[in-house]
Amino acid sequence: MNMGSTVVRFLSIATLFTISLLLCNANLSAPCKQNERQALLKFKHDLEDPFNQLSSWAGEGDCCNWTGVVCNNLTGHVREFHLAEMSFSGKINPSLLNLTHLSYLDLSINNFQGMQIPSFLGSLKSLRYLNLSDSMFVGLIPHQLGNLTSLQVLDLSGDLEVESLEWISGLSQLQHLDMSGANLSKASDWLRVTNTLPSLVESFHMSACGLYHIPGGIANMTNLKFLNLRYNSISSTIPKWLYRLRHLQSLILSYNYFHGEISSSLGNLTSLCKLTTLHMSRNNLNGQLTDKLDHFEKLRHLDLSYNSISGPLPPSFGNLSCLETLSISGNILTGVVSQLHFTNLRRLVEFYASGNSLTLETTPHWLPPFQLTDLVLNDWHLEPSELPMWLQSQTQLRVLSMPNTRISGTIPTWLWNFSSQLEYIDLSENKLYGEVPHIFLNSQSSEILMGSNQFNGSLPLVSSTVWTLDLSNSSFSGTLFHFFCNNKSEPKALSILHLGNNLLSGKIPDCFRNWKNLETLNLESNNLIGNIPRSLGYLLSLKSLHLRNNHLHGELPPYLKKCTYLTILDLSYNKFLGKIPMWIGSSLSHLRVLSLRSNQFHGHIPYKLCDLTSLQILDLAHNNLSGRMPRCLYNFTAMTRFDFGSAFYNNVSSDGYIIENANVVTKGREVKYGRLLLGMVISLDLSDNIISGEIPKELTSLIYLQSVNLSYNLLSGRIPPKIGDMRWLESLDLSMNQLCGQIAPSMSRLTFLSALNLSYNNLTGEIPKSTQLQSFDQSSFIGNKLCGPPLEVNCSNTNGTVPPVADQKHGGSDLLEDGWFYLSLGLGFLFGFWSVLGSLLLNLPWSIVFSRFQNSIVKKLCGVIVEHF
Ligand SMILES: *[C@@H]1O[C@H](CO)[C@@H](O)[C@H](O)[C@H]1NC(C)=O
Ligand SMILES: *[C@@H]1O[C@H](CO)[C@@H](O)[C@H](O)[C@H]1NC(C)=O
Ligand SMILES: *[C@@H]1O[C@H](CO)[C@@H](O)[C@H](O)[C@H]1NC(C)=O
Ligand SMILES: *[C@@H]1O[C@H](CO)[C@@H](O)[C@H](O)[C@H]1NC(C)=O
Ligand SMILES: *[C@@H]1O[C@H](CO)[C@@H](O)[C@H](O)[C@H]1NC(C)=O
Ligand SMILES: *[C@@H]1O[C@H](CO)[C@@H](O)[C@H](O)[C@H]1NC(C)=O
Ligand SMILES: *[C@@H]1O[C@H](CO)[C@@H](O)[C@H](O)[C@H]1NC(C)=O
Ligand SMILES: *[C@@H]1O[C@H](CO)[C@@H](O)[C@H](O)[C@H]1NC(C)=O
Ligand SMILES: *[C@@H]1O[C@H](CO)[C@@H](O)[C@H](O)[C@H]1NC(C)=O
Ligand SMILES: *[C@@H]1O[C@H](CO)[C@@H](O)[C@H](O)[C@H]1NC(C)=O
Ligand SMILES: CC(=O)N[C@H]1CO[C@H](CO)[C@@H](O)[C@@H]1O
Repeated sequence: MNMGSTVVRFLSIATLFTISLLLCNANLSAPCKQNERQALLKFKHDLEDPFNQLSSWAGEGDCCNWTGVVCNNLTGHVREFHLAEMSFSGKINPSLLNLTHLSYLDLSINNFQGMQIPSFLGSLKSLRYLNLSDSMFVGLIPHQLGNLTSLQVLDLSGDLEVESLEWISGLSQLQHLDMSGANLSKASDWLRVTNTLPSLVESFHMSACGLYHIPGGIANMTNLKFLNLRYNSISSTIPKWLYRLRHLQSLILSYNYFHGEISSSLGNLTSLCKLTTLHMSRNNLNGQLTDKLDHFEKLRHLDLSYNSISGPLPPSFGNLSCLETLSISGNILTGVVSQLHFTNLRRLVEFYASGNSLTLETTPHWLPPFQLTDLVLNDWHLEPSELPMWLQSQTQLRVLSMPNTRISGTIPTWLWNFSSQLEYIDLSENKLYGEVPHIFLNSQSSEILMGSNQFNGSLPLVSSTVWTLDLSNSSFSGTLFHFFCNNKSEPKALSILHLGNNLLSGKIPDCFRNWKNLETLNLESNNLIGNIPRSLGYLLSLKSLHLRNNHLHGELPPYLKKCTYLTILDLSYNKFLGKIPMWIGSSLSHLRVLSLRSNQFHGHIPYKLCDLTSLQILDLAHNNLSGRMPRCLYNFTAMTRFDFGSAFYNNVSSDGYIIENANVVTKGREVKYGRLLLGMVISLDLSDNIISGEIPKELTSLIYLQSVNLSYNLLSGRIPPKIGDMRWLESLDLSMNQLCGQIAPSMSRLTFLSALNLSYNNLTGEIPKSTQLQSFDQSSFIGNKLCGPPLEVNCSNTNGTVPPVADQKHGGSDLLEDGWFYLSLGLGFLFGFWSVLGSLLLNLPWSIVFSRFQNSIVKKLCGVIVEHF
């Protein structure tokens, strides 16, 4: 055998070996282990899997091929679990422990509602990645997790409790930690413990953890790139050591109480030369912006909104040439912003700057260097005060918000051309006039808010994708015919339509067949005539119908009963007649506001109306209703307990624009309640009819009524003795009836009462003594046979039948009218309010709540809070 053949033979053997090895590797990727398969099956058995996502987990096939399972292809051991967003609930079986090589476990975004994180997870020694975020786990984080010494990524964001963080010091390999949402307020050791975190950490998220201090241990995380402490209660200046974290790329400190001068804070941050994202919104930073800004060359996202930053916007902003999003809304900036400020902002796409006192001065032929998608300039002063011509160059615009900017002029025809993909345009509260050109947009859905201007001419046609349209409070005239009846065949997306307070005339056209998405239809305060058209019965989604203050007439048509989701029906101030139909009670069971005020209805109040258990505002005043008040009033259960869970949020459009309101007459004045407040007003008005008989004692079970008006009727008998149970009453008018007997002594318990009228009845005896009743004017009692203060008639015969009542601390309140009224409803009520608000905020996707400033649901909710608290 010569050398050559040996070599050849050796080579061919080697080749064969290599080939077979390759084949083995490729094809004989080891099947999964029998005991691991059993473990997987046990794991599956204990899970609830509503969408059968684990259907592949069955049979004798290779379990490495099962959904979400990744094996090591050499050993066949299960290595990774990718089970995010599977809607799982149920239990987690400890059989997982038999997967001894598991290094990656992702169970995020599932639904383990109410379950604690199982402590045995701490025995999965090989884990390097553990993600349980948003899986609805609750309770304590088990300290056993500290045994996961190889763990590099730990994401527990959710709603967890922490008593001690000692265990975290076991995680010596940790690079990424997210405990957002965990309640750390009980973990007294967290400040110390964060000091023990390894310097490996690159990413540290503790938003909404109830922190009062900034964890000093962060100073030693010299590799930190992402720091997120949003939504805590940290009250300090920005600590100096922060400026030493040279690798920091993203710093999010929004929603805290950081204070200090913005200029030195920002100036010193320039040492962070890799910084691309800086969010400091909703803190207490003050002072003026300075020119140091231009050191942030790399900055891409800057959010300084809702602080107390004053002074002008320095021109050096223009040097932040990488800036993509800039938010300075809600400060007290003043002065002029000119096109110079934008010279180098070539990459700017989102600019939010509402709520300052800024003036924008641009020349009509300016060609901006940027292409914006979002431009929010609410409340600015535009110079010249017209819609800027340069907007035409912004062909990517999605959001254009310029309400209350004092702009005048007409809507140019180019508005819809240059930006036909607009999704949101708000030009309301300006001085725009003239005709509005037809609105043809290409975007999937869009909201057009142009109310409170001085437009005239006929209504524009709108493309079928428009979702919200507000053209209220202008001078549009002509009929509604072309608006509703053009292009009949095409289904329309329109869901919220507000055309109230215009000069529209003619009939409401019978063309609603293709408007099936309408949820809010507001045509109030126009000059409309005729009947309610039959095709309104096609609006099966309709939730609120406002037709008040027109010249509509006829009987209420039965086809309205198909609109079973109606919550607000306001037909007041028209000429409707006939009887109040029974079907209102039996079909419109969601009604919360029913106003038939000032029409010509006659006959009895149908007892079927008592089926409306959700009713909060019932106004039948100024009609010709006769007969007795129904005794079944107690069935209006919304007036007997707090039930605002579903307040009036159903009329929220995609971006949260809420056009909803109702009018309530109380204390002799008409008050408009909008948005959230509406859900909290409870009122009954049957005044100015010919209702006779006694006031049913059942009325007093409606203990949350704030306003009751039964005046100008033929009511007789006594005031119900338990009227004092209606302890939230602020306004009570029983005047101009034939009530007799004494004033119920319990009435002196009505401590919130601020308007009372019992005049012109046949009441006798002494006015019960309490500072409350005595504080009213004599006119509240005249026209009776009453005696005692505040009347000047002495009760000669002080029989003592009216026991004096201890003085009350509270005077009457005027809250019902001025929007602060719900403060009068006490802490319990406030709690209810906040839990509604809170759950609303929480139920919105976080991404919507926190990342999109133009999101007006948040804007408006915050507006309500700011306005009213
Ligand atoms: C893996 O699963 C897919 C479908 O889920 C199937 O088509 C394929 O045959 C399976 N392969 C093995 C080796 O079981
Ligand atoms: C295992 O298989 C995957 C593809 O299924 C491949 O990307 C990976 O390189 C393989 N690993 C080994 C060690 O063979
Ligand atoms: C692990 O597997 C073994 C053998 O199949 C079994 O006896 C044991 O019960 C399993 N452990 C768990 C926790 O399921
Ligand atoms: C954890 O899972 C969530 C949702 O699947 C994901 O958004 C997040 O980035 C993951 N966390 C980490 C650190 O990978
Ligand atoms: C886990 O850690 C605890 C201390 O936190 C220790 O007592 C226990 O022995 C550890 N368990 C395992 C299995 O290592
Ligand atoms: C940072 O680490 C050093 C030593 O490693 C230690 O002395 C110091 O206390 C740590 N600083 C903080 C704020 O934890
Ligand atoms: C910024 O640095 C200057 C001097 O370098 C210092 O006086 C000032 O206090 C620092 N500001 C903050 C907020 O740390
Ligand atoms: C009270 O309302 C319910 C539900 O609408 C209805 O079924 C019932 O008949 C009503 N009771 C009275 C006494 O009107
Ligand atoms: C007033 O009450 C007295 C008896 O208390 C009765 O005689 C008289 O008719 C009543 N007047 C009216 C107008 O109802
Ligand atoms: C005083 O009140 C009592 C009980 O209400 C009554 O019986 C009596 O007649 C009254 N006396 C006079 C003088 O009105
Ligand atoms: C996964 C893999 O590489 N499969 C291979 C197994 O071997 C056959 C031929 O024997 C190939 O066709 C497959 O692609």
